[in-house]
Amino acid sequence: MVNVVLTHGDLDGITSGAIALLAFPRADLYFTKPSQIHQDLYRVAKDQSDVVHISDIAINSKRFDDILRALDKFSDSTRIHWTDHHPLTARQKKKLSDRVDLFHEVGPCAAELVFRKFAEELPEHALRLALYGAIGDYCDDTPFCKKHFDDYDKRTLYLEAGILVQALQEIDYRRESKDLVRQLTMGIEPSSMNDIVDLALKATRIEHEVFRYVQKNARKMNLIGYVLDMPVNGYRGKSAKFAAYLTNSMIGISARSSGDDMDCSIRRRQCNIDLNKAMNAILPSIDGGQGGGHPAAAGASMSKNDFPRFLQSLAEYLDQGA
Ligand SMILES: [Mn+2]
Repeated sequence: MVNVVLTHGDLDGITSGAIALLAFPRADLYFTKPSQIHQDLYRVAKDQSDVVHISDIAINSKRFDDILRALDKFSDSTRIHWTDHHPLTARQKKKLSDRVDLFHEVGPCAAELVFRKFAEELPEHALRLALYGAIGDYCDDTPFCKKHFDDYDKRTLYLEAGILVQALQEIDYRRESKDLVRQLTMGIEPSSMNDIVDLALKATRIEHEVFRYVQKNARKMNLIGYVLDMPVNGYRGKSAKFAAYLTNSMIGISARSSGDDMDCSIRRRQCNIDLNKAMNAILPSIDGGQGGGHPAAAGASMSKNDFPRFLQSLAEYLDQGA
């Protein structure tokens, strides 16, 4: 009968999950992601929990029917909260709302939404967690964040959130992140977690090396700057941004191959191209291609052989829109 919190492994996921744990103490926490949420829901459905809380998980259109089928496996007595900020279609919103208690807004981060949903039951330190999540997801200019930044010293909040953002680059999110979430629920500040501070500084030094690597190795195709198979794991969103800047491009991609597969992190630079829309427009024409995300940050995966075609389609898509 144990309650379950399912969330993403990035900072917004970790903080939204920590806030959900404060709302539902003693719940079990599991990390998940858009490509595997349906499987995790199937597994969790067997536990007959009273409450399941899902946060910061984008809906992968190709998996949506699997997600609905998994939700059907839950008993009627299980209350399912789904709190998220990734774009949803009207159909997805309606179908999800039929079964779950959906709290969805695009703009704020998931941690802000979980905080707002359960604010009355939460300790004071949960508010700082919501603000760290917002900083982590670049969702820090909402009315909620602006109001509360003014209640603390926002420079300190950015330092604490920055420690977390950086340390997460160097953490095995399944094992160590669980401890991190527990510490955050207890109100321990990141600056007081010695191991996390050490990792954050190490990650920051590596990030500067990554920048120099991208400076030397980024390539450009039309409006896209990209870097392939960096000799460092992680730092994908950051290196995608650097690739855009250092090639003076609108879009940056950090691509990593593994076996026959290619995985891409995609960021935009000084433009308003909706990357989630772009992925939804391009990927269906690529066999086995999938991905999506936010307007400003998206991901895509495909077979390695299709990567040149993916670049080409994205370049043409940008040409038409630009
Ligand atoms: Mn998020």
